[in-house]
Amino acid sequence: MKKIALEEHFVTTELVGYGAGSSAIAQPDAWAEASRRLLDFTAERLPEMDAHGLDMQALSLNAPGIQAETEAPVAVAKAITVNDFLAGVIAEHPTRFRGFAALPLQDANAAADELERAVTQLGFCGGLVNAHTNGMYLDDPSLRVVWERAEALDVPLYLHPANGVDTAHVLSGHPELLGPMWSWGIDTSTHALRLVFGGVFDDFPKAKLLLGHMGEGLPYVLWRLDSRWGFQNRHGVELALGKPSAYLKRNLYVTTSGVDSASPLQCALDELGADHVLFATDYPFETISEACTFIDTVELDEGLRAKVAHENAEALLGIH
Ligand code: GRE
Ligand code: ZN
Repeated sequence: MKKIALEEHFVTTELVGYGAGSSAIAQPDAWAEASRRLLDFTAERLPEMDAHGLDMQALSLNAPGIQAETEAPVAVAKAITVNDFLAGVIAEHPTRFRGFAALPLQDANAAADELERAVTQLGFCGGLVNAHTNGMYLDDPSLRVVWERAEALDVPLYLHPANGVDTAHVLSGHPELLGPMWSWGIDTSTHALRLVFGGVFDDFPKAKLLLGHMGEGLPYVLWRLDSRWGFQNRHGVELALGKPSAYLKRNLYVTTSGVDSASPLQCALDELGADHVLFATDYPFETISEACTFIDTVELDEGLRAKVAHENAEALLGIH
């Protein structure tokens, strides 16, 4: 089965330092191996892709990426540099790689312009944001210009986890819960709900949000969100569509990154619909081998398998 994967990370030698905090949440050997693979495109990555029938990776800068930069002008300059670098990698392997743009949200107008440049001039598929930008989330009113541009360009914004702004008290004394195993998913699903309840999708009904990790748990809780929204003190918040699930079914697309398990896949397909679930591996943090074997062999209607493995990516990202 043809396969296009959407959450496929890389890093550059210049930006590797931004990921330094990740070694605190990873086992040293695992982090060292991931770091080596993040820098590589051709020595290990392409042969792995070939060995397991992965036709294409849509590449994104590893977390926290440009989001970790504190100086806005530096963030803008580094985003342009890394997006140009990625465009060069794609140009060398145009049938194997696509890209999501790194966005310097520290300067909202510059980020919107960089998204537009990346899409219209570099041929990128959209933007990818690693969690918060110096504590600012994507529902921040100043960032509406970025959503407006994404909607106008008809490209998705991929929201990927990274270390949080702070550590919730419930996690205190349990650093083993920080990171991709648990806290990142909670942070990211909450971030996505900020977009729903913060009115981003009322303002931009055609905006497309991508989440990895099978939707960070959200497909599992749609019914409860709707039910309890009927009970909740709404604190003046109104949803034009009435129910939270209406936004998640309309504006949310999820990838299978880092979740090679049949039941969550079925849940995502059932709750969000067959057009809203797309394949990803989360390389190099998961193996291309396991992710490809999963999507090739999981019990699934063959039409659905084709949608998840490549057709939905072709439609959403305009890959022909
Ligand atoms: C991920 O993207 O899922 C990831 C990282 C860094 C460390 C582990 C991990 O970005 O799973
Ligand atoms: Zn990832």
